[in-house]
Amino acid sequence: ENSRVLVNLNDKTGVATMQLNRPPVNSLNLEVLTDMTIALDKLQTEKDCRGMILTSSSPGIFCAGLDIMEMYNPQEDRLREFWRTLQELWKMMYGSRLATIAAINGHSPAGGCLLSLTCDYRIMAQGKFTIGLNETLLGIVAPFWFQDTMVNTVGHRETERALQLGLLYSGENALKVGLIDELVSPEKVMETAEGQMQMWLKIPDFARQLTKEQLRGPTVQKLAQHQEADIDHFVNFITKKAIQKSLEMYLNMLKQKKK
Ligand code: CO8
Repeated sequence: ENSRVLVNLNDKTGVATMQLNRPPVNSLNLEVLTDMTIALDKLQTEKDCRGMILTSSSPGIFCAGLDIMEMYNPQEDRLREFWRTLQELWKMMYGSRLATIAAINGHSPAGGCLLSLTCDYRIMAQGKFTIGLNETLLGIVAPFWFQDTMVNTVGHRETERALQLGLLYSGENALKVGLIDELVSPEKVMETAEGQMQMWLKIPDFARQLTKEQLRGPTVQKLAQHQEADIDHFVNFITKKAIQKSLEMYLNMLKQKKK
């Protein structure tokens, strides 16, 4: 089977794992985003499912972020659909009734970092991996709701610095600023996530969910209220000649680095 998202719900514990499975780097194209949205929606309607661990099937790479090829020389209809699907997934993840933990078992730039930030708790693998919202390095700008998610996690000042510089943090530095909650050896990431999940599931669901809703609801509402304008803005921005040029240079840089 070559499903782009692998989901496994443990009936006994009520905990599901969702593995991104789009080798080599789990970049998020329209199809992956759609599959994730469908899978999460399904889990949320399973009344016995209470928690979800998000991880990757490729040790060493959690997620390389949005698929840059979706934004390079795009077709407008697909580009709109792509952005809307990302918005929908973000709203669903950030406001999920499930307790969610990101088991970050590798690199986690840009959209990968965003996905992990939508979870309630983040555990990252020690090693040479980095995490952060590095959009400015590509010559693009993280939208307001990416920024909000970051501010809500590490605070305004750290976000100002991180987003302007496009900082990719080492695990140690990510831990220091609170971008991740734990840094453990790669082989301990999943068991740490499972252990942590037990703590979240000890809390009565109703009380935990309402608390999450109070804290995150306004941020989700803000995008919901400006969703169409945000799509227009994204399409206008990304199709600008200068931005296309920046993406092209970044793609070339990615290819060059291999040689
Ligand atoms: N999209 C498309 N292709 C990618 C991406 C990506 N995000 N990342 C890597 N690839 C490709 C590479 O080009 C390479 O292709 P090929 O085999 O054809 O040469 C292949 O995947 C494998 O990549 P690497 O050889 O680089 O793999 P490594 O294991 O050496 O490194 C990394 C993995 C660290 C993940 C590295 O690939 C990397 O740094 N990738 C780029 C990550 C990045 O900067 N992503 C940003 C995406 S933008 C985003 O998510 C938010 C956009 C918000 C838009 C707002 C506009 C208003």
